[in-house]
Amino acid sequence: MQNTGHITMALAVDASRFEGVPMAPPDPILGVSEAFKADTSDLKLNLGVGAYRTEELQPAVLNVVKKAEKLMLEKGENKEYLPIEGFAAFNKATADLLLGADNPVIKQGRVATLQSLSGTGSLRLAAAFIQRYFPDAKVLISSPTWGNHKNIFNDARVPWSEYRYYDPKTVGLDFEGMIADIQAAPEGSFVLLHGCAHNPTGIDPTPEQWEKLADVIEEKKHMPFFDVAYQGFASGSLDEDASSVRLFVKRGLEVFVAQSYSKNLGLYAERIGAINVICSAPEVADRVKSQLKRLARPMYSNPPIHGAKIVANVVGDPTMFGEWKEEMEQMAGRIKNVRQKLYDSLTEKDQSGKDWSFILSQIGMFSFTGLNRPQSDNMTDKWHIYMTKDGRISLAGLNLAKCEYLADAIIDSFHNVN
Ligand code: KET
Repeated sequence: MQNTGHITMALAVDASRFEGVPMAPPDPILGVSEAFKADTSDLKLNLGVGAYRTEELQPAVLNVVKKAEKLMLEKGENKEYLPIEGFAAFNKATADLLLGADNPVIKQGRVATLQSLSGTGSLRLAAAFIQRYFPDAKVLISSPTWGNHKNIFNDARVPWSEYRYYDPKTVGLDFEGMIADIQAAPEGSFVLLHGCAHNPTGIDPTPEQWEKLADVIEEKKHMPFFDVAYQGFASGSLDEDASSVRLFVKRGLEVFVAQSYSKNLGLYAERIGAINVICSAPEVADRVKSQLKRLARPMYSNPPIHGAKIVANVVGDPTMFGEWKEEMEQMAGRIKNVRQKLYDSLTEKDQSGKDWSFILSQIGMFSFTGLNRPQSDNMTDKWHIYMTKDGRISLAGLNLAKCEYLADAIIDSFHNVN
């Protein structure tokens, strides 16, 4: 065995350098869409991802978006790089929309706004900022929450823990538990809050409860960190859905807010959103913004322009702004209709006396059905209804024609599977 050269060569050909790379599990939300595509049944229904569909269950581009795009095309746009911080007119429009254009913090120059890669990218940028400048702080997230929150903080190496949020017994908010956990956390923690239409539960604090939360957060010197992915989708009103954020800002607190235009303008694939940091003084905002830019530059350099121009055009033009609000109300209205029909169908068909009214009190795109994992598996395996395994269904992917079928599937899964 003198000459091993040949064997080494053969090994190099047969064995991959990636032997140690295992197969990753499918994503709990986006993986559901992949499984849905692979199903050949006519009965199949995708209630996994939170993406709006028409009554014909087709994805749709908002008319106001088409109009803005037409104008952009007519004007003739170039494809130059944007600055690291993004498109200036977008950054102004997005902060105005979030805080109200006449908010003193805007007038005083106390808001650091960076256009980023939709909600996810904005959250990830903020997480990188926390890791760099608050290495000892942890983030408190609700139990349950949008699954990607944990991935985002894990990848950014930011420690997190959960606060109580959902109470399965009341199918409502565990407000006492929430307050107690936020109170018990180390001073100066970041508290991640869903601005409106909590995902996945569809349960939000009341205005009085928001005030109490702000009291505790202020008292403990915590940093509120809002994820606003559904502005306009909870109540149908952009201002009302931003009231939680505005309440904290009004108290003079420093606040982080990640924004997304995936849902409310239907710009999912454009990856348009922003990270806003409301600071105590303009020179603080300048410093914070400079560091956010410094984090963004080596990650993705600068953000894409197309979605930013759409948002700036729509928000900046009173006629288009009005049309957007109308279309958003229509989307929110369609979801409310299927919510009602699903509740009616469940109540009519289920003879067990179970109270399904929680479906009507939940808000936003989703319904948190309370189905456990085996029951959710049954929904998919037997009924071809695709949903996340935490029991969440996206009502934005449901139409009136499918409500009775969905009710049958839920009743079967709930009563016949443990
Ligand atoms: N925050 C929340 C609470 C949220 O539900 C989503 C998306 C995002 C942020 C990010 O969206 P972006 O497109 O990056 O702006 N949620 C849906 C889609 C997904 O999981 O990516 C969902 O829950 O189905």
